[in-house]
Amino acid sequence: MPRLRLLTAGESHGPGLVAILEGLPHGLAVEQAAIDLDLKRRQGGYGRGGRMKIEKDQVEVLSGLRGGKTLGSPLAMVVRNLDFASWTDVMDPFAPPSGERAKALTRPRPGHADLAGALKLGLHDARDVLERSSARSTTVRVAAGAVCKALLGACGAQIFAHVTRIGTAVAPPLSSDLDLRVARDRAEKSEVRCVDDAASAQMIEAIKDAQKAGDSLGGVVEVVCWGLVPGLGSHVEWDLRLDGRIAQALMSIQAMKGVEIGLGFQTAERRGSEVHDPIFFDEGSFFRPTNHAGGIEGGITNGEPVVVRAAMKPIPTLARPLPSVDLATKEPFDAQKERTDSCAVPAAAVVAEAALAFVLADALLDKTGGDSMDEVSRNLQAYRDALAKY
Ligand code: EPS
Repeated sequence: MPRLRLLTAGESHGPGLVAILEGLPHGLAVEQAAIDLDLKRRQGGYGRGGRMKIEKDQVEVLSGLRGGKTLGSPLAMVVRNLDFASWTDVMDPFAPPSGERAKALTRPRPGHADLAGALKLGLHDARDVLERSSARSTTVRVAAGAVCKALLGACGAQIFAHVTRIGTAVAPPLSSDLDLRVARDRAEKSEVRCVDDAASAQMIEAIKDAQKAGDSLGGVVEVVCWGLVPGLGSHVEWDLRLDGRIAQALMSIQAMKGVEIGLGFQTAERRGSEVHDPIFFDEGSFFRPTNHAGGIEGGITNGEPVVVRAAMKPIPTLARPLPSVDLATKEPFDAQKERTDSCAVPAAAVVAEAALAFVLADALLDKTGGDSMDEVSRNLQAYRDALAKY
């Protein structure tokens, strides 16, 4: 059963963002630098707009850690919005909004939550909706993900995300003989978090072209986690199946429109003999020459790397907007220019990495149990020993 719980709070231009991560074992080593590094990675990437020049995301831990180790109590983390200083006239938690920016936002952006949220809440001002629906909230999902990555790391698993497509610019699939650590380092050096140099250059050109046209671009991110034991997740019930839980976690990231595991949609085009990964046994363990399943069979990890992709739509805030209708007057409105990111796919890769890390860390704890990291490690080792004797 799920053990980790993550609750997030915060508005895009409010005082700050909050995450409470509950269910961690006692004694997990967590470094502030590791969390801040992931926050920085999420802020980067070619195609980010002006807001990222204002923010310098850094974590502040309020509870759950002492001397760099978890206490087993809820871990509360805060990331301040530096932009709040310029938004106090509108976003102060107590003072009524005043000034030019307090005017109702009546012009919903197609593709954003503006219209659907305003209808849902009966508002003629989209501000209360867009402040929370904003992808700014992914900041604290990444902070929580960094902690989950520390847990995975302590249990021998590594995770990394890279960009495989931006618009029509596509990277070749990761070659099976490429060491995943090398792939990770290459993605880290690319401005668009892409492992392939030539594709990186094409992606940057594609973003430049979209920017010139006042447009935005989406893409595809892939997350790979290796070093996991087989047997995480469950085949017994729909809400415990690991693939289903992963899909929910990734699909809930702002702007995601599709999630695939392993070969994903391609499995529909191929015959069974070209999809399923043959099983072999050598030197005391099972192995598979291919990983079309993306490391999950029947809702359970099979010991191969977990490979997950998510497709992100282009950001809805456009420098040259689409037709829309004013919420108050019901009149069509003219184009208005807004500050925006033209492409946030490289940033979304970091968020996807955090989302997958959360689900996998949770599945790992479900398997091992344990109140402390000592107990988690002991139980994991006992399971590994049993597998070795299988
Ligand atoms: C966002 C709009 C932009 C983005 C923001 C998400 O912010 P602003 O309206 O302040 O320019 O930069 O993303 C972040 C702040 C972030 O940290 O990722 C939106 O409309 O969702």
